[in-house]
Amino acid sequence: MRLSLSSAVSLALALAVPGAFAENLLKNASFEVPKISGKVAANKGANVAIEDEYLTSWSHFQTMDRSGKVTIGVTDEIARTGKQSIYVQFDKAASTKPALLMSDLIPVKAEEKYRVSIWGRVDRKRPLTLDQGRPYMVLSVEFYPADQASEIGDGEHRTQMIPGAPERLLFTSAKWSEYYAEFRAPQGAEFMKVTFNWFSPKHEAEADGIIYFDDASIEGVAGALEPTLDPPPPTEPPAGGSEPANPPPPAPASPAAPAAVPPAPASKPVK
Ligand SMILES: [Ca+2]
Repeated sequence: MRLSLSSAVSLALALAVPGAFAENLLKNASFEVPKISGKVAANKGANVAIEDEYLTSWSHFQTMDRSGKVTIGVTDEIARTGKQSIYVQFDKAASTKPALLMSDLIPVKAEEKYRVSIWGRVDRKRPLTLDQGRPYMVLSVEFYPADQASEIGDGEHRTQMIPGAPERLLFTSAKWSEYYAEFRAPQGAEFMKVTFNWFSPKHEAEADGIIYFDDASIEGVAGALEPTLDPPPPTEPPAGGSEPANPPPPAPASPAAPAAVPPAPASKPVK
């Protein structure tokens, strides 16, 4: 029996990607919207989170630092794929609040494995190097049940120094490098939220330089539910007391001990 043309094409496509991981569950993962020209800060219109809800999976893209020492935005001067990437810029920054990129609630399946990744590259002219204080990225992953009412567990936090550890540089100016981490959705999980936080050095000298990121992804089995239009507000920072509600992210080998999860914005911006 002959294969029809369409099934032959399907077969060819299936064979072309042997062992390929599941599709990327994130929209606007390559930061191509909004379309900008040059290098534009998030608060000047280059906000990858405020475009149409059907075009983006990001809910927040902003710096929490009001001193202007940590800025975040979109540039068309360098990209891994497409024409644009995001940048995080540190201007003699030490102990400032972080910049962050937070996703919407992404439908997932309980007890499945998810691979979260993003590609980074240090700026050639203004590199972040081991000769100065090192900023660091904290990837926070939270899981929610069907009613989205409260987080399951305390979330997971992974810390990556920028540009890396002395014995293992991850991010350089020469090429794009992938940072990734894997997570298993706990029992009862229907949604997952990922946040990339970029902190300036806490216990080292100031950081001064720029790093670019492109092609974020969450790979794994898509969930069945759709989030409601009004997901719960991001976790509130601890009120008053000195003990954080969430355990601090694991400390890097040396020497900075990152602070707890950044205070999340109180409300979802109007789309
Ligand atoms: Ca891109």
